[in-house]
Amino acid sequence: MKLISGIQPSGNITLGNYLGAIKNFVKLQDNPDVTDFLIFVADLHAITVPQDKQALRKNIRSLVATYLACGLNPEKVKIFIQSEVPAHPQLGWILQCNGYIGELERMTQYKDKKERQTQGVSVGLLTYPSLMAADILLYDADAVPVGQDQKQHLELTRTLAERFNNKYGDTFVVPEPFIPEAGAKIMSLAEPTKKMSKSDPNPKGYIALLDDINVIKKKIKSAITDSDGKIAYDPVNKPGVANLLTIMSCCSGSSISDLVEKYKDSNYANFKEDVANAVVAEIEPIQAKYNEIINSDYLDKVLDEGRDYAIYFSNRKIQKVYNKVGLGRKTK
Ligand code: AQP
Repeated sequence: MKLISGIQPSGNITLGNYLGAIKNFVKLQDNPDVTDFLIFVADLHAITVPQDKQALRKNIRSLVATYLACGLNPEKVKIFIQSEVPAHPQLGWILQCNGYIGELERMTQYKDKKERQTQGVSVGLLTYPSLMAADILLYDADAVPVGQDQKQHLELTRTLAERFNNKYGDTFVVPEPFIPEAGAKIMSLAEPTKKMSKSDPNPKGYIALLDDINVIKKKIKSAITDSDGKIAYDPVNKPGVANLLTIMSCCSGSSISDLVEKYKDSNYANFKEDVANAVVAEIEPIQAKYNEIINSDYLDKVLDEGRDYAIYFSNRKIQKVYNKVGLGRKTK
């Protein structure tokens, strides 16, 4: 089974990105059914909304160091930067020409992000899912490990792959989403009905993996709950408490029902303190590894190898696609 996934360097990587995506990647790299695994830094996706040049550069490198610090092993997973592999935007363009404006306008992420733009909505924000489809289809990936919020984009990827295959003949593998059972949607600590996001303008809403340990504790202590005072798992009526239970379950490995039983007579302050300790126990070793790696040459070596691997396979695919569509001169 071939897998591919990526994360945008659009801010500080959050606990949501970690629990919904990276932690799952780390588990999957040891799955004997996984024959190929590519993980990339989706920098071309990040510029669909305005980015500061210096911050973007820093976030790209920081994301690679985070992947490695979280336990991704370059002997099992190829790690690369999307913009260093030209076939991604090349195939993205072809898929844009086979997608419909209506289907792109229906994407929830486009609708949400569009509302937040103050300086105009870029065309790239609308066509983002066709580039994401290209990221996946270039490598014949069978499955894409992602959080719940990416499911709709994955469905569009499947539609685009099937449409292309029907029009031009069998070219792409139609991939499946691979969504973790737990942690697929971690909510904002400040507004627990909203997804935790790295681009949230309110830093109290998210825990960044690189936040200072005391800041992490403070953010959890001030997480929005409710006035009912009871620890129970009820995402509809008690979204804040349900979110903290999910976070604690993912970090500690205990089931939500065991945690509800354990804390049924506890008050919110004691519960939050234990949640904070569980999160810190998960994040502290990642921060230590991150600090060892961030300025090392090792990181560049990993990226060079990943880039060469990705270029080799993606070039073969894009040539095949160009031939099928009738572009340029026929190549072998
Ligand atoms: N809150 C979340 N809970 C679980 N999983 C999440 N993911 C994102 N937020 C959560 C998963 O992390 C991966 C990274 O996705 P991305 O960076 O490509 O874009 P995103 O999904 O839009 O993530 P963010 O953090 O919300 O970024 P911004 O703020 O830039 O849009 C994906 O697998 C995603 O499902």
